[in-house]
Amino acid sequence: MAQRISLTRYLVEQQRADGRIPSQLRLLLEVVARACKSISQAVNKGALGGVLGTAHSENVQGEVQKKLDIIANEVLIEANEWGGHLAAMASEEMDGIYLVPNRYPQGEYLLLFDPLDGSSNIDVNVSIGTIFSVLKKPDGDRGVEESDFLQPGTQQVAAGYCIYGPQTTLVLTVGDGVAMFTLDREQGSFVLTEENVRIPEDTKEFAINMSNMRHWDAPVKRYIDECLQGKDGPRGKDFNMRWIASMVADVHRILTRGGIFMYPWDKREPNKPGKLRLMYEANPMSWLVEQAGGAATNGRQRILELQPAQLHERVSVILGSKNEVERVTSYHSVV
Ligand code: AHM
Ligand code: MG
Repeated sequence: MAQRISLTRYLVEQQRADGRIPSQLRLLLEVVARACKSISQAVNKGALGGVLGTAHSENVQGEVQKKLDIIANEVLIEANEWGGHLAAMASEEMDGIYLVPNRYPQGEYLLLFDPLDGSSNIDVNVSIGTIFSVLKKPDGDRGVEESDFLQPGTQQVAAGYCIYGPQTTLVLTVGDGVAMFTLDREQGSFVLTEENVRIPEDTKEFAINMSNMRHWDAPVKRYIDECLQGKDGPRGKDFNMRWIASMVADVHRILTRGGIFMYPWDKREPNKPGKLRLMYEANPMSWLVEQAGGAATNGRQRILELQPAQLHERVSVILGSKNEVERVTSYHSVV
């Protein structure tokens, strides 16, 4: 039987091979993985652990928080604050940045996360996940400020997600392709199950919340309309639709068999660039998708090159199979 490669071994080997992962970053990724294991346990217990339902509070974006949103946020903070690898953290569930308390050593990295993505799926037993992005703290002796986080996605040094579904799978990039690790619950460790993940350049599957169709902009309407016309339309093939409403699960499907995912700007909130958050949803997912040979844009620009102006900035997202993303993007320049 082929030897099993644990996440720990994979990271150590990456560190040895080309120094892509300095030891502080390796420790950070191990701690994030450990936190994901605890979140996975809480998710698995569901009603038995009393973790379902709302917490009767709102986050900075005015969204009602679920109990598991808050639990996952706390697990990630508690796991990461004492190890000496981080300087500060930022989360979808916290208004401002979280500085590592003075009683702990200060590290060189900044961690951003959406502790539990797909909140609307928690109570209905559908896949949800944790998304994370790691940046380097800018050099200098002063303390960390929110502006230190405002780096374009191209500056990420690691990014990934952990999906809590029929299996718990951690998906990671450190800039050398995408690897997937499945949680072996008996052993309590993540085991490498897929390396050099590749997204097919073409697809016949799209993911978008169709109920928002009347609010979309012309280029997105045109793209979906052409897909819906099937093999008799301009695309000459039938398309299938999948929409899980957990970005992690939709992106996981795309990394597994291709497809295109869109959460575009729409007229419901004309002053917001989109629904999804740039720094802890779109950037890590875009880097993973690009590392697997796909593409990610906001319709006009590569997402990874956008300069964030705010921590909780939103963005229009089009990502997945390269040729489809390029097609939708090209439709935006026709208007
Ligand atoms: P969340 O971070 O509050 O869970 O919101 C993000 C989620 C994404 O996972 C998903 O793509 C989208 O919201 C679903 O939105 P919709 O309610 O339009 O289906
Ligand atoms: Mg989210």
